[in-house]
Amino acid sequence: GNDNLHALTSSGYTVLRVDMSDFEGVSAYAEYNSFNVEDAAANYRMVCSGYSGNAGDSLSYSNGTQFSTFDDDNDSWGDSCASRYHGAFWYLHCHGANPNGAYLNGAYLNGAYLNTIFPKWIKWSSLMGHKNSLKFIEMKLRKE
Ligand SMILES: [Ca+2]
Repeated sequence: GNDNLHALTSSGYTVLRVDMSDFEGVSAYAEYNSFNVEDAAANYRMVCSGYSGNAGDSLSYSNGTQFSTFDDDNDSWGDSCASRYHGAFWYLHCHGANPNGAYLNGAYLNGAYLNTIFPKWIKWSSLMGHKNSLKFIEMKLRKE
């Protein structure tokens, strides 16, 4: 997957659009007019800029970070963000967005998960905060 992202962004597909919706039918988007993913040797470091949209900017927090998975921790936290948040992403300490988090089949699960220290679900925190899960999120690339 990240090799494909590197290949795409290297060949000019550097505009990222993120579409998302919640369990109440609210849709929003975030767009970055510059998005690049480096190669495996750089642990797929991601650089983004130029936010626009109505979902808020939850990706710039991860600007410049390397990609982390549960078995390859490249974040800057002493613990593992990918393990704690059940995702794989460009984690720093840890994230504003967690699009590869757990899918929760329900709307507002604050009550059930209020005691969860590490909310592991699908997130775009500038839209939904950290307490609620998104229903849908999609990241797409195009050329300028
Ligand atoms: Ca770590």
